Amino acid sequence: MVKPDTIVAISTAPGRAAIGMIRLSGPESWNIVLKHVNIHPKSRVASHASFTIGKETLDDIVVIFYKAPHTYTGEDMVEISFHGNSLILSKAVRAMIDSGARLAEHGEFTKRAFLNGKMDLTMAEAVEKIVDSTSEVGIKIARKTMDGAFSKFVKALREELLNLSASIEVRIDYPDEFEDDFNLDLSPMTKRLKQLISTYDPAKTAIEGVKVALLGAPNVGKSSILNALIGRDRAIVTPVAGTTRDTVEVDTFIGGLRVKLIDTAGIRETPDKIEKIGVDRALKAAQEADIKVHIMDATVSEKNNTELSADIRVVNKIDLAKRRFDGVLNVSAKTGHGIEKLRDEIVKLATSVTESMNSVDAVVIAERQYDLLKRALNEIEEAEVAQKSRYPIDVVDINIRKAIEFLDSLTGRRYSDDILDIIFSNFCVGK
Ligand SMILES: Nc1nc2c(ncn2[C@@H]2O[C@H](COP(=O)(O)OP(=O)(O)O)[C@@H](O)[C@H]2O)c(=O)[nH]1
Ligand SMILES: [Mg+2]
Repeated sequence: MVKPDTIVAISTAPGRAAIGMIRLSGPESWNIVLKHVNIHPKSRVASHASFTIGKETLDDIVVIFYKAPHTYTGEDMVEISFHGNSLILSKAVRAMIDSGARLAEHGEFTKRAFLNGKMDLTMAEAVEKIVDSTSEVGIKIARKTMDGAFSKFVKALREELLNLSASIEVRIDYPDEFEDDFNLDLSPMTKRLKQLISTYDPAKTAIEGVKVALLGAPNVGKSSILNALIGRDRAIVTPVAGTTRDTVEVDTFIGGLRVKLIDTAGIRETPDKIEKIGVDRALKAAQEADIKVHIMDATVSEKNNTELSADIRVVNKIDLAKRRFDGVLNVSAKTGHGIEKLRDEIVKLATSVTESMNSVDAVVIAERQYDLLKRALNEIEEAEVAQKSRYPIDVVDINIRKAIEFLDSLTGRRYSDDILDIIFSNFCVGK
């Protein structure tokens, strides 16, 4: 085995801050830092010291040395807190590179943690989601995965599949010992797996934020409502129907939740080629949205308002109407009437999507996990069919073995360098 090199990176975000932290990991990390810091290091003790480059003092620091193997990466590590000036930090990183360290790649600390058996791949993915999550529920479910709830579920499932496969193989090897037909009921397993897979959509919403699409016929005031919701003129508003041709996306916070508001072209039949592309995009946005808001126009007779399936129904331009409308939110983008209610309604729905995640333990938090679970499920369902169709039991066994392989890719019991590159390239440097 090749001896790993020692990596260094700034672990805090760039920009002005009180503190900026640099981390090192690898066999030479202590020696490299001790070329710049004149102390007697003790593992896990914070020391106040000077960081020097040659004869010059760069900064006052607090440094902590960590002895392997009980560290984040499983290697010797050092964490140094500097003052949060990026000039100081980059100069310190350069000095440590000159002293033998190498600049870390994206996610390389966590990758080393995985390679050294500190965590499996699903836990590593959770680390990234904790950093990126836009809601408290998102952080909470990513934490559960990092603590191993998902791994535990997969491990239990794997064990069951292994036992099944073993019992099939005994029958293949000693067919004479068994007179009865082989019978197995895989449905409890597929049920559990389906339940787990169904957590992906709400989990994604909790982690990435809520997508809200503003839909409706041209000129009802979709763009005006977007502007009213965010309190500034982001989308273009005109009396001309068909003004919004492309979808306009705005990230904002509503009630502490990250919300992606999507303003769309009005949905109508149109001969205009460009507008038609806009309409197609609007329909796509509607499909992908967590919450669809259907906006109608109070000044247009109801039968002329396009009918759409929606989670929230809004009648706009209520300032121009002589009456109120029942069973829908009455709003005016112009006067601001009802806009606060619309905000509340969005928060209420978004919260009900993510809240279901509070009570479950194992949650699917990454697309890769979703994909591999689906494949595993597919194999188990095929095994079920093969069994019911009375195929030879070795066919059933092949499906079960494949399902186990997918589960092993999920946790990283099996992996390739390419897969690791893809997973960790999404991470920040320094994590
Ligand atoms: N009186 C009134 N006019 C509005 C209101 N909302 C939008 N409008 C007007 O309706 C027209 C179309 O608005 P716009 O936001 O571009 O509609 P969109 O095509 O659905 O995006 C513009 O002239 C707006 O000024 C409202 O609440 N009251
Ligand atoms: Mg518009």
